[in-house]
Amino acid sequence: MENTLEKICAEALKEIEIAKNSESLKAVSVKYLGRKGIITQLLRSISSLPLKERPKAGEKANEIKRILEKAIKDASHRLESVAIESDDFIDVSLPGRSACPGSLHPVTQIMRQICDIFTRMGFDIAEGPEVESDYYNFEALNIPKYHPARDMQDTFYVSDNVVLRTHTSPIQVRVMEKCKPPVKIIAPGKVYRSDSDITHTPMFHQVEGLMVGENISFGDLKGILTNFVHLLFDDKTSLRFRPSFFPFTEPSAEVDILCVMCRGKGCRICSHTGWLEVLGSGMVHPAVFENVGYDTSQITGFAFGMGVERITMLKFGIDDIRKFFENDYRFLRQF
Ligand code: 2NL
Repeated sequence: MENTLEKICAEALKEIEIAKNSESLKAVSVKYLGRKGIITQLLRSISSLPLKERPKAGEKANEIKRILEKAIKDASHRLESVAIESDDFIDVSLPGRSACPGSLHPVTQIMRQICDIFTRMGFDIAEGPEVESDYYNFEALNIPKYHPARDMQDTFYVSDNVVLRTHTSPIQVRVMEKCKPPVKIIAPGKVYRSDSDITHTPMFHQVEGLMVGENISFGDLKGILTNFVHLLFDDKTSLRFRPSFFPFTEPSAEVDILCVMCRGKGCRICSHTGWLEVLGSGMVHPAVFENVGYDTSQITGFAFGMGVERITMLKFGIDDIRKFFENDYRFLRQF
């Protein structure tokens, strides 16, 4: 009897060891320890043994039963951890992997906000070529032949009379050539200047605006730009118009806004002045109107221009313009 038991035990342990999954392990368990299993039946048959042999046989059979139970339990744990590590194990309790949907570039976001604000004030959006003739980029805008802006050092020349536009003003010249007043447009787009440091990149974005018609005054310019700044920042952001000079406007003014960081107290961002320069503006110079065939005795207008990167930096508190163009995902994903 004992020999038989030892043999059965060794056989069962081997089968437990080679069980590949929980189903085959379960089959081994049923085969030996189930209601009609080999060990179960042996335990039952003990009562038919001679009285003398019963205690020993019973003890042995129970010992083997415990050994097999423990071996099955251990094997079951082993198979479970193997299953978790294998590729076909699916843990339905894990949170799902979220898709990475991407987002608009911060400069694009602010460009769109600016365009939305002017669209709501009745401006149309106009576009034009990035490769421009010398005429549309300089000549029509009353920029004299030997003006420093025309220098090879500042402007990218494609050929003698062709440049990469240095501002979006040529768009507005083209619109005025085609359309009679009133004209009320903004011109967003990429512009190019041969310049590169912490505050300048060779390509950046501009939005310019133009409003032309009868009786358009400097007061209208102030009203439109004040409303624009109040909508883009907030209505506590006051404006300051400072006399300036551009060849294409007269009079000209630079527009400062109350520092968005320190609110006028003075900080590093505003160079301790309390103010930030954000726009150039003025009444369109009569020479520009003459170039597009407008009657300067009948119509007047104002124009303005702003750099979108600079405004985006102020809106988001970014300190280096070059970050916009490095395409570092760790930077871009924050917006
Ligand atoms: C600046 C200066 C300005 C304009 C742009 C303009 C366009 C036409 C006629 C007259 Cl077609 N003026 N544009 C006028 C004044 C200033 O921008 O500092 N931009 C960042």
